[in-house]
Amino acid sequence: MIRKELGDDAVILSSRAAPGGIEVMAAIDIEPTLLKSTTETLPKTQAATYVRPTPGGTGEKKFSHLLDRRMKKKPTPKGEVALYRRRVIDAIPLAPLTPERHKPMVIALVGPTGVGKTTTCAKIAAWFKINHSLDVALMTTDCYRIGATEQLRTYARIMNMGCEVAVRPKRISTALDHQRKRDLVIIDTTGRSPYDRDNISELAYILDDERIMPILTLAATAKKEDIAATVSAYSLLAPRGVALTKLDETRAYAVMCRYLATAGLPVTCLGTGQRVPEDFHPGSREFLRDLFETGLPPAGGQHPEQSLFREARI
Ligand SMILES: Nc1nc2c(ncn2[C@@H]2O[C@H](COP(=O)(O)OP(=O)(O)OP(=O)(O)O)[C@@H](O)[C@H]2O)c(=O)[nH]1
Ligand SMILES: [Mg+2]
Repeated sequence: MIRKELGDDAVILSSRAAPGGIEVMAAIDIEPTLLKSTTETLPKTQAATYVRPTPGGTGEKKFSHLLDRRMKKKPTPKGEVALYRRRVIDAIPLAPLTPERHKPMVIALVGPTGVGKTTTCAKIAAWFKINHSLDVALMTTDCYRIGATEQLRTYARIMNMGCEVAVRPKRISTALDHQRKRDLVIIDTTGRSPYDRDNISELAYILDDERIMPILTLAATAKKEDIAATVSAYSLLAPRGVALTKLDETRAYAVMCRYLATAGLPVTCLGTGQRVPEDFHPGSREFLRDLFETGLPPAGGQHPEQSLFREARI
């Protein structure tokens, strides 16, 4: 079965008893020759989607100067920081996800390792299933890390939704054909370092299906240089927007905020914690203003285990 699914190169990583049978985890390597031809055949336009940040466009220099003065505890003109902060927030492009019934939407969360892709996939799935009663399916291309498929499958099991594993592009296209009646298909992918161009080319090759809308996942805790490198490296996949995670793990919002305001990448959704789906928020100006101006409301001692999810109310 593994050979039939993944081809002769498949390697079995583990197997264990599971309800109703045996669960086998297998993986394949993608041949370097395929990667080479992918990079060559990708349309050139895909690699040049981003507008580079244009310092000064949103009063950035002045804002930096004001923040700098504040940090050094020097006096700043009254209200000016708030004014510039508001200006930057208002310049952030937004594109909340709007899947609809009987209008299939396929998104794939891509990005560096550990930024919260799998968690965000589960949050988005739960959000649209609970709040919009949509027919949602999960899919993953991540067989790289041990336990990766199991992580998403556990969420899928709790939410009572399908979760397919597909690694090769042909297999992904076939799986999407099978899921064409779903309102929303969410694809989880392997985390890839922005400094590893080969792996990102491989990802572009795997996700090369016009139905798939890549969403770049960025952690708000990342450093300025790494955010820029990530956005630049992942432009190969032509992402349609950003999922911004870990907003609860920083109070230094200005860097990310200013970058988003000038990078031309719309914010689709935000993550403010580990709870699924409570810590999910669709991209909205009001939420960003509240977050950046008044800070995150305390989670009230809420633990991931106390979330909706764990109570299995779904
Ligand atoms: N504080 C906080 N933690 C988060 C958020 N989103 C995800 N996490 C946590 O970050 C860790 C990594 O999350 P994953 O969803 O596994 O990240 P990933 O991008 O799928 O990781 P890889 O698949 O290994 O690349 C987990 O402990 C999550 O609970 C968030 O918005 N805030
Ligand atoms: Mg993951």
